[in-house]
Amino acid sequence: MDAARYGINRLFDGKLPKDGWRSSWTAWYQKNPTLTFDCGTEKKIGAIRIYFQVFARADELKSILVEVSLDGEKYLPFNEYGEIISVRERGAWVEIDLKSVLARYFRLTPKYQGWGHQWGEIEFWELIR
Ligand SMILES: [Ca+2]
Repeated sequence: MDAARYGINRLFDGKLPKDGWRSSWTAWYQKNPTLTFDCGTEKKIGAIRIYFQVFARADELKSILVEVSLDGEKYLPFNEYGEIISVRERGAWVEIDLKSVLARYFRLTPKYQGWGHQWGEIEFWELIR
């Protein structure tokens, strides 16, 4: 099972996957993907919520590096989030506080320890003025 078979389009189709192995998760085995999202226009994003599932260990999702960009070419490192603990083989979500950063492009690079990554959905929460 890899991301080529379960495309990353599933990460923002609005459908949350079911708990459990091989249901509807997008997975990367022994690999750290870099995912770039284009919001279409500049937005003030308050938070990103990532639905994920760990397989081999509770702290498998070791960290997530977030970079932001206005033009899609020059990225600035925004923050790296760690200490994400979950329950094995159960769907969970982690919320990343983006402190209403203004950007159009968001680049996420998660790091694993153990098996790899299984992600189900990514939500961008815009701050409404
Ligand atoms: Ca989905």
